[in-house]
Amino acid sequence: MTTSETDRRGFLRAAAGSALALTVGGMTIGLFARAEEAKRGARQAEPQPARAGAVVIADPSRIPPPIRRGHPVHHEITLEVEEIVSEIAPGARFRFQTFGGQVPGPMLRVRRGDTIAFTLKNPARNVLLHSIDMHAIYGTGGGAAATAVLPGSAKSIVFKAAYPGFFIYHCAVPEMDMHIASGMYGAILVEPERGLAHVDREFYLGQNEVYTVEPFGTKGQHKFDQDAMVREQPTYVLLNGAANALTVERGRPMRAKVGETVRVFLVNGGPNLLSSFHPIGNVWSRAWPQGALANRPLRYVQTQPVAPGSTFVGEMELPLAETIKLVDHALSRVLHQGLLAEIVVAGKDDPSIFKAGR
Ligand SMILES: [Cu+2]
Repeated sequence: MTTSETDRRGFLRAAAGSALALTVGGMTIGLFARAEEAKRGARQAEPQPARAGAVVIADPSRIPPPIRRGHPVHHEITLEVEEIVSEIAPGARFRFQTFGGQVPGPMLRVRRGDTIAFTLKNPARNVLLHSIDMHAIYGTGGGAAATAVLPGSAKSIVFKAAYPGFFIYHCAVPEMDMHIASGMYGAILVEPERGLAHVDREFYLGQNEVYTVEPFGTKGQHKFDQDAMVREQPTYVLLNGAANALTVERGRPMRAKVGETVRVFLVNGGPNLLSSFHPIGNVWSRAWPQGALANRPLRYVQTQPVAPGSTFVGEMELPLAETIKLVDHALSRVLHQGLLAEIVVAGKDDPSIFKAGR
């Protein structure tokens, strides 16, 4: 185990030990967070918080372009926390905790060796304490302690992207499991110095499970179910923040063309469930488990385990017209809990590869 892993686990344990430990240390932050938690419980049941009507579904194509430079640079990056109510299924609303108003949070893209001045902003309209732990960071808590920020304030860190790969970031306050289950995670891509191979399209997806008192698809406002979370029995398991969000049926499928190569970035926020990521009707021609891009890819992988708190990068060839369904192959999640995303591949059939019988 590296020093940074030890530190991160230590912080997680301390944080899980709760707000009391923080107050004993002479910080008002813990008390405040606990009081705010109590308020949250009351507010969550209210049907119309400040940002009602927003949609948290991250557009899988809206990500920074590949890096083509051969030298390190300095970045100034600010992420704003948004606590917002959004549709989790048609007619069903849920109070999300988000980075940048979307699930997963914005994909950050830098090159190994770059430095990043990063600011986490928690606007005054929010209710809860938040922070960020990036797995791309050498440092205590992955930055979590240094970025713990109350509503109406902002905190900054500076870090070097010292090692390459595709890494999750997530909120890491004492109630971090609830925050992550409510959408508060995203990913940062640290490209190797040589960059990534050319592909025609890239898509960015995030999986997390949501625990609610109300059954799947119940109309109206859902309340968070803490007990169900501890039992690890979610109501929803989602890609990009809503049931079947990226499908033809819901009007937001991903699109590509025959002959293209696509790269899919998946981050599994969890907080608890392993994803068994599979492209129905295709295969991961090149696969980087754990987003560990410094390694050679595995070839022709069917179903890739993606741990909570980790990522996956996979590439597909598209030899013929089809609709590829991206699923967690724990299929009850697909059939009963809203987990599905589709890539519609337009173009010609190729009967030499596949044809249906008469
Ligand atoms: Cu948070």
